Amino acid sequence: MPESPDKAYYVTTPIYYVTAAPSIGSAYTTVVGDVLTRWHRQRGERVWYLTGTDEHGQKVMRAAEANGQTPQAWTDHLVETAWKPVLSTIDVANDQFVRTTDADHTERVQEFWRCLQEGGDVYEGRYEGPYCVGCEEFKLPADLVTVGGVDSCSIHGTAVEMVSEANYFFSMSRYADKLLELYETRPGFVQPESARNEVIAFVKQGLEDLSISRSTFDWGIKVPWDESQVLYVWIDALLNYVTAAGYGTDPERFAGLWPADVHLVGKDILRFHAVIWPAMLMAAGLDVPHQVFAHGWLLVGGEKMSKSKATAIAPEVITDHFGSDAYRYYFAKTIAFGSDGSFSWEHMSAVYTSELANGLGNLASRVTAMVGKYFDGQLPAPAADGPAEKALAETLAATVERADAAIDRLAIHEAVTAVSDLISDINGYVTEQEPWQVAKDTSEEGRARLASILYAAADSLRAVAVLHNPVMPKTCATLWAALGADALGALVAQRVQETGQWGQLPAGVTLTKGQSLFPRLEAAEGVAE
Ligand code: ME8
Repeated sequence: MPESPDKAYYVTTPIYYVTAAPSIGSAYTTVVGDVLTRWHRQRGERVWYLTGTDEHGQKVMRAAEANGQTPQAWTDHLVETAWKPVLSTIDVANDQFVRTTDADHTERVQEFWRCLQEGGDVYEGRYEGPYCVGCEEFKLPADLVTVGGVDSCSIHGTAVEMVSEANYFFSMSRYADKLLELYETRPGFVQPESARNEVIAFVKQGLEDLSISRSTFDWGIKVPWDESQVLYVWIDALLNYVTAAGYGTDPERFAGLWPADVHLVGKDILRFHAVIWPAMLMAAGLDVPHQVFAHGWLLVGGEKMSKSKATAIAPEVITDHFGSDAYRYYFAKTIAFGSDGSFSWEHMSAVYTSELANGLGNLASRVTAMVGKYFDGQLPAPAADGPAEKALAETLAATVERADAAIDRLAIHEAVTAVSDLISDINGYVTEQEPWQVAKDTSEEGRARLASILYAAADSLRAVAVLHNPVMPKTCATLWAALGADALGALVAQRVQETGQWGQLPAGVTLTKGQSLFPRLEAAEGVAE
């Protein structure tokens, strides 16, 4: 089916299990997705950014039981008090929040599976084998490790449970060849390359059919043709990406969103997204997404940080101390998107001080203060550019290209690094040009030279305010204000691709030193900086 020309750039995060409050692990995907979508919005594209919660299944049911609540009361409470509020804690501008207990979602999921059943892709069978509740996954022998003589999940390290049930099955094995063809003809479908290779090797071993229902508990969406069973949580959860987009309820809206441009997922849930999900879509005659991108894990002691292992850190512990912008910057820049990474308080403090406070913060305050001191706060018109200004202008244009191209490859860390390198270059330029020395020369040439230096530095900061806006929206709003936002009008909403052009800041605009962009950190209680 040809895509609608008005289709939005549609990005999704996984929907998170509501077993506990969010950690910086789950917030990681959401933050990076937010940087990506804000960047695309700032290119002038229509964007749709979806996140939400996965509320059915044994894992959530057991968490609710352990807390003496019904699963519905438990998820209602946690979603409202923790999962939705964390989005403002980390300053995420999602367009929609989906819950798998939403009536719209459950009805569409039933409809979807009824169609597949009627189409002959579902049959009755018996499942016998290991299951990990932590992963909510039927495991293959190759997925297991032995811990204390017991077959265990390689991700959770906990014993798998043996399941023996009469279930319904989806004839997924039928789609193995079509899946291999998809990976072959669309190399970008699974990325990065290591993830693509892993998926191809997995499917080449041969695909088994998938058990799609459970009969031993009832916290789930009822199988539409057999109310004694509930649908397997993953084949309910994956459908959120289409039910939230209007599948089956609003064809016009659906055409304007689907297929998704990218599903951002952690590497632990790659197979679900790159194998099961496209097979389900093929069976239903729907387009598959453009891309599934698997990122790495935040590790603690070499293992995945997780809610269940109590190694999780709450995002607000970090944002309360460093602010949401520094938080976003840290996770977007210091972890290569696609690789594992980690967080440490010491590393974050060092990055905050060297790159944000002493880097961008100091630069903005030096430049605005000097325009205040030497030109009464009015940005002077530049005289002719010298070699240093020409070099800076070239660096600026190259930075925009480098960052924009990195975003297209989902190398989010490279895009942020390109902008932070630009800040170092501007700082280097100011240090080398020594405007405070030039200011001692009160001749006409001296004043003209001083005007050129300060103009070049301020105009470069204008570009930084655009390019860093997707990562640090609060800081960039303050920076725009310091650059005289009121007088700048449309420039404040400048598009990324217009940023690289030199000399856009209007001379005469009033610059103010204003508040410090990154205040000195107070020593955190009990934490050495
Ligand atoms: O898997 N490092 O939910 P989930 C990096 N409900 N990312 C992490 C992380 C860590 N330590 N911990 C969690 C599920 N994540 C399913 C998804 S989608 C149809 C259903 C991120 O709560 C990462 O993106 O276990 C991972 O894929 C996601 O949270 C899964 O969170």
